[in-house]
Amino acid sequence: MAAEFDSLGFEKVISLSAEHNRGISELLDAIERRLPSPVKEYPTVVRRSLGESGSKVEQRIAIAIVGRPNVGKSSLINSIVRGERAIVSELPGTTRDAIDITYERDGRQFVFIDTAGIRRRGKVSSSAEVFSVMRAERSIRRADLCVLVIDLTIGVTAQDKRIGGLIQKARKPAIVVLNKWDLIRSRRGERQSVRKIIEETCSRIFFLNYAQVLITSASTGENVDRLFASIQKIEHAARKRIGTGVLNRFLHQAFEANPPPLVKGKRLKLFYATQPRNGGLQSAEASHQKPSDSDMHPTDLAPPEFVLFVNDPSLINETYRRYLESRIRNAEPYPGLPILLTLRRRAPTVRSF
Ligand SMILES: Nc1nc2c(ncn2[C@@H]2O[C@H](COP(=O)(O)OP(=O)(O)OP(=O)(O)O)[C@@H](O)[C@H]2O)c(=O)[nH]1
Ligand SMILES: [Mg+2]
Repeated sequence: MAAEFDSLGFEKVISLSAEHNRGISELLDAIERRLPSPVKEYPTVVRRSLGESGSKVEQRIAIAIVGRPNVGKSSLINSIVRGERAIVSELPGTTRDAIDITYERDGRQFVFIDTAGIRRRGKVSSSAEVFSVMRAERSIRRADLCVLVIDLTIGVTAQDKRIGGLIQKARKPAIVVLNKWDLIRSRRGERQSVRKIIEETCSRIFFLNYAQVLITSASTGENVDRLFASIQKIEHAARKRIGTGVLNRFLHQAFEANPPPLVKGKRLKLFYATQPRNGGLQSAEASHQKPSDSDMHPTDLAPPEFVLFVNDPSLINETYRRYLESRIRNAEPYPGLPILLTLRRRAPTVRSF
């Protein structure tokens, strides 16, 4: 009978079964889309205590460390902060909750969210594990950037892909860390194989193709510091803008070179495209805090957003969206960042050049 409720005229109707856990993620998605990023809006416990001590409240980068159980998430954080802060154990499922760990480096604040490993949903047995999945999803939501840790000795599994999918769906900046390099270094023929490993991994998680990829060993500390270089690179990319003239020129060329498919006899038509000043999901809500480029905080990791004024937004499909995205990346690669394409309906007569 779900369809009957559509006729009531509500913008969104979600059918779900709480008992069978169906439709819940759709509901969470719908709620989340209407909420500002909690990290920016509400201080974490750590942040609040720092604020109380009177220090200047500055922007912190919240980094969610996610991945399957036992891949070395807690070890990676320990290696970064160089202490036994997070609990590490050989037993998969050691971290039962999400733990926030603050870390200062070169005068900058980072909050690492150490998240319990996500198991395959089908194998979830206890309620504690059900909650660990939910917490991981929540960690991703409240992070400015997500680090997906993968165990190199095992390679990319279906579960890694699923977690990568959560990051991609949440449209978060991403870094993929291939961990436990020390264990496979001897197995593989050094240097050359590094590139091959990265290529293999990238092809297996192609949907997270914008992510930066790093090979590390949390045990020996090798390459762990490079995480910060990657973050810096992503921050730098997040500040890049494409001029309106250039953007419109190459997008119109893209439409001409490869026209969108016909949908029920209609074709998507582009009138005008623009990159809003404060682009990005998170910053859109708080745009009043950032009136101009020069006021932009250097730690801002907001993904670039492009608004396309078209005849009918429903005429775009996933393939075409990806095509346009790749064209944008040709002009500006935006490493580590997802590209947000927002389509708006506009009458063809309004063209204000
Ligand atoms: N050789 C090697 N062992 C590692 C590395 N990173 C982690 N380990 C080991 O892998 C095991 C699991 O590490 P954890 O850091 O607890 O893994 P986790 O991802 O936090 O696991 P959960 O909290 O259960 O999700 C421990 O025995 C670590 O010592 C690494 O780079 N090299
Ligand atoms: Mg852990």
